[in-house]
Amino acid sequence: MTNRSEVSRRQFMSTTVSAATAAALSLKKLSWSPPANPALPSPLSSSSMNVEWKDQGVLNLVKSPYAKLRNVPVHAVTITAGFWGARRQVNIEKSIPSMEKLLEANGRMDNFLRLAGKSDAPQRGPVFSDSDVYKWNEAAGFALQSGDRPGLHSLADKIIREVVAVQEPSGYLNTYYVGDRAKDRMTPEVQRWGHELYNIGHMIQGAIAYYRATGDRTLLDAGIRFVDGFLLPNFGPGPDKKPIFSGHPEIELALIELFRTTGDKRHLELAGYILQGDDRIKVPHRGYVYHFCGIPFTSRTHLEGHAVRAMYACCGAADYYLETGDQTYWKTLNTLWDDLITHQMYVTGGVGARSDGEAFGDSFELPNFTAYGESCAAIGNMMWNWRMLAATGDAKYADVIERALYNGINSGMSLDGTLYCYRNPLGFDPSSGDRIRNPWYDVTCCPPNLERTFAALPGYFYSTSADGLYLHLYDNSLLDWHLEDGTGLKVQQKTDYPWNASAEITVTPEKPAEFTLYLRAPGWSDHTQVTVNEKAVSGVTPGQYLALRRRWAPGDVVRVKFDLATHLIEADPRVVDDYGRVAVQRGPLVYCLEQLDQPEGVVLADVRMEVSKKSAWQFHEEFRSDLLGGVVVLSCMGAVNDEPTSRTGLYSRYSSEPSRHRAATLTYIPYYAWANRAATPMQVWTPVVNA
Ligand code: FUB
Ligand code: ZN
Repeated sequence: MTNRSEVSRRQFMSTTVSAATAAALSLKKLSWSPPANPALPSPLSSSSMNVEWKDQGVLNLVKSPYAKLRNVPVHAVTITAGFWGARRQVNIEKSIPSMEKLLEANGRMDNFLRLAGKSDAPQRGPVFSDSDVYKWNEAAGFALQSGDRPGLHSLADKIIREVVAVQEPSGYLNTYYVGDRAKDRMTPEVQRWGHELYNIGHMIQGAIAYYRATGDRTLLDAGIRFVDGFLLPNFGPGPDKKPIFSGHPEIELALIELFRTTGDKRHLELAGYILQGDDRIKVPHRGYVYHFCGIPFTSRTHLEGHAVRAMYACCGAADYYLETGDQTYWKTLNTLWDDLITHQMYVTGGVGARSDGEAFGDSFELPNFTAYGESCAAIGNMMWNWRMLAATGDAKYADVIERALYNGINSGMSLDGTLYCYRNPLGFDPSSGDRIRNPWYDVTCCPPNLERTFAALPGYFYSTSADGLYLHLYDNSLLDWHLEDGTGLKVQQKTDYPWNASAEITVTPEKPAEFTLYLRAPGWSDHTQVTVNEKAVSGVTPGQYLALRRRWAPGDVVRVKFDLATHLIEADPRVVDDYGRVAVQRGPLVYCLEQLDQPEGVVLADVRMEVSKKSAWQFHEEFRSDLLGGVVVLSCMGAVNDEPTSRTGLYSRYSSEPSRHRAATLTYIPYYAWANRAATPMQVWTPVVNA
């Protein structure tokens, strides 16, 4: 909780409102008038956007004045067999189809069909149930951006038609606030808890992904109708409009991507207004903390409150910066990012320490067993860093993306693609009775969120810049796109990343061309070696992009050798749960111990690492194709406490005598693959002994 001094909120807002925001708000008052017929959305201004629908990336930053990097479309990158190829295949073949069946079975579609008179089933699920359908739609949209799949296409099409059929003439669309509850629509209390705009934010994101896959505007037009017909005429700044309190940030980033799609500046301005907060809706101070909205985003000094809300708010604010260049936003985003990195992020890239309120904790409060680390929050972290990366081209953001993606996000979906983690703790004891992976949650935000993320993944591999191409993520893949000057360019990656150290990258411009290939040297790789056409390149710095500027000719080959040495990681000593403990990381992957991999009789709670012994650093690496879909297993000589934890009481006399240990081999697996076999204790952080 913050201890902000009790300035009135009006004063507070007037001191923090930025020049660009003020300009945007006054422009809004001058320029806006309601559309004559909200049922007929205005045409998309494709000429002003200058890029065809199918060539727009995860974010369409083509016209964003403060974006240094531009997205490449999902369809431009084909991820072939390899680490992500396998995950994505499971996503397409198992997760997305099984989730659709679960949405049907759990009444999510009946909620729409009932309003169209096609079902008698009562409303089911929480207030944000519509968003489950929309997030699934987004996953389907991204999947279809990688190539048509007639079955998925027609299923998504059917769902979209069932959704839009129940949109009201005003543009309003929600399956919960209907009938007796219609009177509660957009009341301040419902804006706080009712998720009406959260649902629509996801609807718009899903609609855009589907539009970029198929050119079909049906859902997109419904989203525009909601914004242009229902929101803009009734809500916003000024005495003639009612105020907005976002409740669960999400609409902000959706509105800005809508602006990038429609070219309608009102969509951006509305997002700016919502990010600013409107003091006509007052909530207790703890509400501004929890909801992470309602006061100017630019007044925030640290991450707090509900983790997913905070991450999505940061995404919206970063989007706003990319469009406006508002420096007060940029300053706040950097302050919050520093807070994330120095106080709040798990080694897995997960965020959100507390189950209570699904919230950030205090600085350094990063418990392992009770960690919340919601899959959605890790995804929000990746989405935020993607925007920060676009603004700067700074590899520190790509390092966070990779950390979250390979670990705290990847752990969220089982290897067979049908079970999901809501929490992603870093320590687990099944005797607590917690079932960590489940096919369905009544609050089922995470599963379709994971599905949309994996489906969108090709769009995160590369970016273009005015002077070349950025390579962010390594895996077997083919890029078939062009530079910003229009020069056609193919880039093929061949690698066994993250298991093996090398990657071969073949660069094939359509004709010889001078440009810079920015190659990411991951922060975890102390000594990355790079050659171009077999000639060594110097100046590689961990955690930076290596700028390879030359006249590239078709077939030029870049070879990268990463330093895949396994490292022991320690946390800031103020993280009390990790004090005196180490985690294990190899390449981008954080590892963990599962009880069932350890020798018989070795209880995880009694295991120690003998860090002063050289042997503890000598991890034996073995690729086990038969295990967990194929993983590199790490083993090392550890120590097992001979006075088992279970035999000492909760408290005992401290003894300065070194405790007795016996040697035992410890076997580590990648964290993302935990809880895919029998229920068994797991831990990421292992105590050390300096014997
Ligand atoms: O409130 C909607 C979603 O449900 C949130 O993002 C999750 O944290 C879960 O509470
Ligand atoms: Zn979630």
